[in-house]
Amino acid sequence: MKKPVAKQTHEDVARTAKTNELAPNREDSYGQFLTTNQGLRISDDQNSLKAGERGPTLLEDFHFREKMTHFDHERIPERVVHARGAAAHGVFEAYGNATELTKAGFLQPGVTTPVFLRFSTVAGSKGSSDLARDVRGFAVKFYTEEGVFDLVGNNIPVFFIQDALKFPDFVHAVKPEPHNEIPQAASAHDTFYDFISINPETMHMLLWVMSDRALPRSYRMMEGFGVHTFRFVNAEGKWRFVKFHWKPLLGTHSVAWEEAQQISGKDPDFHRRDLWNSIEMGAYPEWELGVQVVEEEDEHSFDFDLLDSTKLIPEELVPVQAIGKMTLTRNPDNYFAETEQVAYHLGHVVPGIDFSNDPLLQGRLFSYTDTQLKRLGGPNFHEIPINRSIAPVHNGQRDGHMRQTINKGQVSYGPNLLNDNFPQQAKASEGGYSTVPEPVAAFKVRKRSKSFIDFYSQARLFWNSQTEIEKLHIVKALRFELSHVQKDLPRERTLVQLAQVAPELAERVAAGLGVAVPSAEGLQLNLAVPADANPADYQSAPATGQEGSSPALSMAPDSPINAGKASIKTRHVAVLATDGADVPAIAELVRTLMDQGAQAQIVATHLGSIKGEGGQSLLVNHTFQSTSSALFDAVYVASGAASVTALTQEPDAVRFVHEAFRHCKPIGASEAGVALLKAAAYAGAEDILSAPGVVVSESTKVGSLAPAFIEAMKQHRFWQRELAATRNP
Ligand code: HDD
Repeated sequence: MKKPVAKQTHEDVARTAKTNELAPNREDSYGQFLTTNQGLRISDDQNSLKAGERGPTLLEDFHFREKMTHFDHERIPERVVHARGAAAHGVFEAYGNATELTKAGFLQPGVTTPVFLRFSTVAGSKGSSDLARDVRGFAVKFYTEEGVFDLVGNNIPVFFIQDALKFPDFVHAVKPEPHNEIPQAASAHDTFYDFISINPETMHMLLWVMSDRALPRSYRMMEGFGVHTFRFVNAEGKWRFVKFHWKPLLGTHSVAWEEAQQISGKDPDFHRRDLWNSIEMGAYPEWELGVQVVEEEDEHSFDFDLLDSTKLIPEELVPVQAIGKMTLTRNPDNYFAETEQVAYHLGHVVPGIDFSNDPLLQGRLFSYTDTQLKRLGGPNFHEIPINRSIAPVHNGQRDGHMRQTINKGQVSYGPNLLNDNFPQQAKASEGGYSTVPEPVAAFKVRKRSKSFIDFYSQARLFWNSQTEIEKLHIVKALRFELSHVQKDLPRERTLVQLAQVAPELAERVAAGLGVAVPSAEGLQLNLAVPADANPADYQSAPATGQEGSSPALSMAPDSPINAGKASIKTRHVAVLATDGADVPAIAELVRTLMDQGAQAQIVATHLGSIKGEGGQSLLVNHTFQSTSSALFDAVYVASGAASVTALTQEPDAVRFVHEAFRHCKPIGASEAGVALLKAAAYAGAEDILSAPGVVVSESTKVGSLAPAFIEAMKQHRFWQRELAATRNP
């Protein structure tokens, strides 16, 4: 086994370990002649070969045929789920405190490992919007010295179903309906709720997807989870159960559902653009990798089953220990070659990491390789540059479509005498992988463990753990979704299922739908029951309400996942100004914000530059037609009487402020700028100047306002405004 490499900087690692390995595959046309794929220089790429200037094209035109054939074959099937994604290269640095837990080389002290992380939405097609209400994929490929390790997770710690056999049904239910391919990238439709309403194991994850977790502010501000219980194995062979967590250093934040819908129209690439720009600007996204560790002997000490992926371990029961940090440092060179062709697989593990018997995990171990064979066209997808291990690869596997490796010699089998038995098997001491030996004495059965038949308790735990505003958002989301369900049966049954989680939740959703919650009496709540089974064995008791709460499940600013992370780093501020604005004051504010890592953009009535009241000019970034407040984190109205007067007469500027207020964003205004806030204070926003998160100053001096505005920005949002304005909670 190779020794861990010496401590290096991010750039060194990204350059040496994987980026350099990719180097021979990079192509740069700058300064080069145009050629065919055979390297023949092309003299005319404007006209096909014809029988006469106005005659038919000739079959002889090898250049035309090569170019057209390649084009005709450019597309590959999109991923059956997680089709839309964005990715980046980075580096993982082990803190070195996990040695007792695992022998995995990449988690040993001082080791840094290149990674490639692909984020995704699940239900939508490749061309759908980033801001769909959906789970986000969080798949990390570690190019370790012991081989590739893939941690293929999501931004939600539980899953919809308990057994992988049901995955195709679940995906068919959530994807656009097969008869009319409607709706795109949305769960708000009949087949999804038909599935939900008869499969109550989905209830816990349903609540997560209806929460703001499904509307991340950016990929950089999401948690990631390995979901399943895995095992860590140390050098002595001792193993423990682990759950993986990624904790973003910028905290976990979301946008409002109305904003998400606007962003989907204004900038469907909002998340991938944010990721790309942040990396280009050197604001590298960072997460800590943490683990929850459960000793083998404690396997049965919880009131849920560790093998059930619809359950999480509350962090208050088993704290998350940070064991390393990941930093994304480089954008891909080519979307298709890297982001599209990257192939993750749960079965890509390294010594020191092993699986559990979670039936969802076990099924995934089959599905990922199988899907790559279809998607990437054959068994050699591991040779595609982005998928290549940086550890040497030697085995007897040969041939297949598009084989790249030129395997030398006459031997492609083992054991052998003709090649001195190489490649040889490796002992554990040489880095050879061995599975944790586990006694199994059981009947071969198709059966759900009784310990899995609790569908509502943790959904209730999640509900209990949410703040008032988070609960309101879940209620509103479910009202939105169920309003789009056309048939009564799935809608009514979903309400019954919600009532098993929390009667209050079901009643609030039902009130918005204008119906009463139907009675559960006589209903078989779980219809997903084997033909010969006793249905009673598959029925779960409702939540009792005594499930307690887990503060780490809330995204509130003071929740354990956000506490201590308040910052305005990488936040976007719209500065509203036009001709006549106080340009020096704007420049001072912009500098102050930038000093703290935020960015400001000037939004004006016209592009080009604006003339300040003192004659200075200021470059404009956007107009009210080209952008929207939904694309910003905070809004500042600059002083300058003429500028503010012009803005108050511009309906789009008034709307800009009004929407920022509705979406509970920090808003600042100094001196004359206050007039625009007043103009925006219609319909429910009459108290705009005294509302939380609105920072105004009589003075033109930015210094007197900036600290309060920055403090407000650190809060991210002032959701209490929405609570106060809600008439039908
Ligand atoms: Fe999956 C892709 C995450 C359950 C089958 N899955 C895929 C991706 C992520 C996840 C992040 C995208 C990877 C990429 O960016 O290329 N999947 C999960 C999580 C699950 C989960 C966290 C539950 C804990 N998945 C799951 C099950 C099955 C699959 C139960 C099937 C038995 N998933 C697939 C797949 C995909 C996939 C069909 C589609 C594209 C791909 O694999 O490469 O095989």
